[in-house]
Amino acid sequence: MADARSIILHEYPSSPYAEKVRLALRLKNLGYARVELPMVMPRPDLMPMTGGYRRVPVMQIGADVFCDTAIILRELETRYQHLPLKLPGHEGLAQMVAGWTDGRWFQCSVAVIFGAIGDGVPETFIKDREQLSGRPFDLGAMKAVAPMMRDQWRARLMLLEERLAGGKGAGAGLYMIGTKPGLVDVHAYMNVWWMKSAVPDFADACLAVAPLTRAWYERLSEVTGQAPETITSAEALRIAKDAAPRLLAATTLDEPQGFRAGERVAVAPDDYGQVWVEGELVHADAQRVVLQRVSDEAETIHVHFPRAGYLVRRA
Ligand SMILES: N[C@@H](CCC(=O)N[C@@H](CS)C(=O)NCC(=O)O)C(=O)O
Repeated sequence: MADARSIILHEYPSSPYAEKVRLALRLKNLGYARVELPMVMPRPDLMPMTGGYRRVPVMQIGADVFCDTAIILRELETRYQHLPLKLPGHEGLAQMVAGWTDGRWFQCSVAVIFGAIGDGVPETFIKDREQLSGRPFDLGAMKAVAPMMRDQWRARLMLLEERLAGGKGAGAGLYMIGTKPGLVDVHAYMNVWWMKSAVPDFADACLAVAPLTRAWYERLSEVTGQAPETITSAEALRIAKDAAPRLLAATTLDEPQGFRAGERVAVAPDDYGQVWVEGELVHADAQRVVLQRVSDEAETIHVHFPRAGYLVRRA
């Protein structure tokens, strides 16, 4: 039974970003509950918890809510130190690699995948993503560039192959850095997993000429972890409402914009889906910003965002 101590992942099965977190949870052998979100808005039980942030996944522990995989992975490493993924050599580098896997490589995946399967995508999905990005979801353009994007996608995959071939010593070539899987592997896995699920023929053709990467991918995908329990979004909201956020000293340290704890600020992603989430600043440091929000539906919530990739302004 999920309760205020449980990790609750709000996600849907085909989400590649959610897969990063699911993989991290499997590698750390952590039990968790999941809420299956619809692939498109509205998500009425989630919004009171996130304050309007709508991207997927979101992690909840009691009345603490974590928006974006960067802060989710950071929190998992901070709270659950057994089976660590922030291994020597992964610190800092993991998020730098994520800038690439989530940026240019992800955009290639989008073009290849929607170029291949786009005709089967429902109109509601297209409309939802147009609203999210503020741009047309142009399937024709994606189809037109898909052949070139296949080249681009394989070029990126082959960088993993180079990395795996570059290791030295016993166990080299098993993982991105050294002999154990860590955060860099979690980020590197995402696009390969998505392509394997959505356009398996193309993924397999690329992996056929990248034997170290294929073995690495298989090794990671064999990790089973614990099967999650599924709860409803209403149950998750009830858990948040009945819980209090974890105690956190109200602090800010050397904020470049001079923010002080207690000020009203707003936070939004810097790429797309720019919904500004407003709240009272509880804590800010170089890698995390935490807002307190109060609503009838969820009562008091602490919403956590990463700093890199998230804009903060006075509300
Ligand atoms: N920077 C975010 C990106 C998350 C993201 O873009 N997720 C996709 C799903 S895989 C999304 O939110 N799509 C729109 C939606 O599901 O509403 C993160 O790392 O969590």
